[in-house]
Amino acid sequence: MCSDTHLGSDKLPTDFALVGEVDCGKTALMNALLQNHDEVRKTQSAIFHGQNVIDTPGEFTEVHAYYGALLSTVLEVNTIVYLQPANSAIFSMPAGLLQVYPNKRVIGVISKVDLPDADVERARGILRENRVPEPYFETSTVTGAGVAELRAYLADLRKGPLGTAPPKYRFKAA
Ligand SMILES: Nc1nc2c(ncn2[C@@H]2O[C@H](COP(=O)(O)OP(=O)(O)OP(=O)(O)O)[C@@H](O)[C@H]2O)c(=O)[nH]1
Ligand SMILES: [Mg+2]
Repeated sequence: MCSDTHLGSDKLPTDFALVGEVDCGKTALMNALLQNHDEVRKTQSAIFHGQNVIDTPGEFTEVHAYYGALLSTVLEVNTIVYLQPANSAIFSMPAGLLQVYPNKRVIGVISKVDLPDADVERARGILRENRVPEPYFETSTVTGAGVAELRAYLADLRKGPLGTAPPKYRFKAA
């Protein structure tokens, strides 16, 4: 259950997979990160952009029968980018599924922050409760907010060791 679009990996040499509930904005964010203008349609399978930049269908995180597909899809990437839509009150995966592979980075993105019913503080709380490490990126593909920052962060990751954020993004001690 996968396909390869051969697109855009040169624009983002980091390997990563976007995961999160149906309609949370993974494909729209992938297009924005890769700076393409592809039409956003429902994702039916894992989509490989070049070698290891991967868009996944929301069902991979929401439907028990697809957890195996999710785990095998993210096996080859170092970084999992989890999208928490700003207007959602639920975390779409079972607790711990994101942490099955202890040697992978998990990055939290709060998507759709432009929506009128966005509640960014609630989304931050949901990510924290589910052990997604900070910092969190707040994005909108409608306004473009946060996209360049996330792209720069992902591009920087390949310079650092696994499990650490690039220095400029680490939180200062209080
Ligand atoms: N307001 C707003 N709408 C967005 C944003 N990102 C995506 N959308 C819209 O939300 C809908 C779903 O976006 P997708 O990118 O297809 O969501 P997805 O997570 O890839 O969904 P699946 O492929 O079904 O898992 C589309 O109508 C998008 O245009 C955003 O930042 N703000
Ligand atoms: Mg999609």
